[in-house]
Amino acid sequence: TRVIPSLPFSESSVFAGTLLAFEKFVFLLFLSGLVTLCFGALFFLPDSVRLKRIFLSKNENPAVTVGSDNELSKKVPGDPEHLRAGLKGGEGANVKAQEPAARDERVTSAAHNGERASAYSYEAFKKCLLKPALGKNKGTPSDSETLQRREKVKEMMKFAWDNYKRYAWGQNELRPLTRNGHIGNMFGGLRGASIVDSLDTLYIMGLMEEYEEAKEWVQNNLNLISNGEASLFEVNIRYVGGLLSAYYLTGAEIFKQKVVELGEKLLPAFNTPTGIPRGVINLGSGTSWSWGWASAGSSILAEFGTLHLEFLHLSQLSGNPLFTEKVMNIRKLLNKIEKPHGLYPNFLSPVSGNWVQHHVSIGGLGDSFYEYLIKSYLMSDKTDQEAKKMYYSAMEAIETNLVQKSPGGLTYVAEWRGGILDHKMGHLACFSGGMIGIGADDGPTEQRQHYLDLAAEITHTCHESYSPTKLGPEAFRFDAGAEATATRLSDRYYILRPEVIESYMYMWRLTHDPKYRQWGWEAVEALEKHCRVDAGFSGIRDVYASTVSHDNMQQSFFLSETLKYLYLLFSDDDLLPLEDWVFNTEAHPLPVIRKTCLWRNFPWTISET
Ligand code: DMJ
Repeated sequence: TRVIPSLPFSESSVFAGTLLAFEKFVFLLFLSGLVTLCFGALFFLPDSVRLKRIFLSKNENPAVTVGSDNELSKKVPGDPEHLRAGLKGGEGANVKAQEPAARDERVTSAAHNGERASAYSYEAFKKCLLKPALGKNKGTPSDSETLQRREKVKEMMKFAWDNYKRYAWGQNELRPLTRNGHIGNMFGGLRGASIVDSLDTLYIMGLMEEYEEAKEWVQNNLNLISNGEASLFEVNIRYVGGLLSAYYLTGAEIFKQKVVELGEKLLPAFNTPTGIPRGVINLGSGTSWSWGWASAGSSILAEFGTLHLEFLHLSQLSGNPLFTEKVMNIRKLLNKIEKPHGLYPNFLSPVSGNWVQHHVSIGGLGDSFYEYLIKSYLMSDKTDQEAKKMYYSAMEAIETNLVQKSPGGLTYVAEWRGGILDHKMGHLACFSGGMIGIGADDGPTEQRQHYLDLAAEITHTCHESYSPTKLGPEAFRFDAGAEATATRLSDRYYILRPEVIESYMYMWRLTHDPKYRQWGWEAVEALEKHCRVDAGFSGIRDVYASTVSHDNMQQSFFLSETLKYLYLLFSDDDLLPLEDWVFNTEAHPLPVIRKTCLWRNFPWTISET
């Protein structure tokens, strides 16, 4: 209490009251300043993202489903960035998991790798190949028309590359209309996606000057110390896949060093109660999230099921079994879990290990999981019996439940929603012609011809969807009178995707039916006519429109996949022979791990059950 002696009571109490009010005001001002300061400081801490998530209400970040500011996870269905990853959206919470073990594991395995990585012998690997990787004569075809066509594809690659180099060097993709670069947010702050995705294409095409530039960029500028949030799937298929194949093709140590370092950064995503990784990972902190749009914090089949090939090779190169253990654990869970009608739904909880909803698709969300089963078997020199069994059982279930014939006689693979068929096929699902083709030979004897026929029929259907511009829509339907046509305006775009051409390439290698080269050439002409602009190649918004509208994006998979598959289509089969190489889902060739050769030294890599 205070006494103000010289003033009468009333006056002194008024004065005292005023003074107290003033003090209160100052005190409150100070307090609010302090709170603002502390709150503000939170945002400057290194992992401010987590704190923002705690403090910001969802209203402050309206695009996020539940309390997330994660740029990637707030992408909405229909966003091309998702679509190009082969993903579509759904409703659901954005779930975060930060496991305390994450950092320690990376430190331990880094030490582990340091000791063992140098033990890997590139020379020994080369002796394990049955044939020279680039063939007798770099796959040069003997007939002049095919050679000319191949030269055209090479010219397209050079044009795409030169423009990327000129306008977007070091960024992730080229925007050919505005002549600038695009970084996006798929790769967690990593840059140069088009460079890493192009290394092997440049090399096999003999664009050596360009390859050297790309290699030099990787050496000097590919910075893996990044604190951004990345799609585990995209970083794996493009960066890990791209660096692995560049290493296996060239033997340049820098690619091995970089890929093992990057692989380490992906490991914390597996620290979930089941070991099923979440879709989004912060490459710096190791924190991981499920996609905001994925049902109830689930992980996506096509994402966690598309790691196996690369992770086995990471173990090969680093000598670290952890990579293999992580993907073998995913395999084990998927093998054991009960499957509705033998089918694999697209969403699985990384916490409970149960399916979250019954949507099945061989296109977006499911696609490359099936691809990696058969390719794991092939890459294991046909010793991985578990993968083989899972692949052929899945195929059987797909044929029984999903494969349909349209009234017009077209074979297609429908989607399945809890027992109800959706009679549509995505462009992404068109890779399945090639997949079923390469799997035909190892199926049950009485089914072999059937699988080859099925592969040819699906490829034919996908070719039918490429009309009238000779480029195909993102999705096409087989109901209400539609026969492989897009019925919605929003499905009519083409973003330079490879899947249809990929199937032509495999079917050509398997059958040598000249129609596949013919169809590939049609696609080259259409790409030149509709997608080539003054400064690169661009996707188009409507494959049925007579006047094209460009989307201003030269996707990195155009250089890595579309142009590579076209080049291989017009090359002799001894360029990257299929006895020695399997292509990851981004078309990066990875060598078969021979049981008579490297496998002997790395007994953990292959399960022979
Ligand atoms: C590529 O990144 C890969 O092929 C992936 O498996 C699916 N989508 C794109 C190309 O369409």
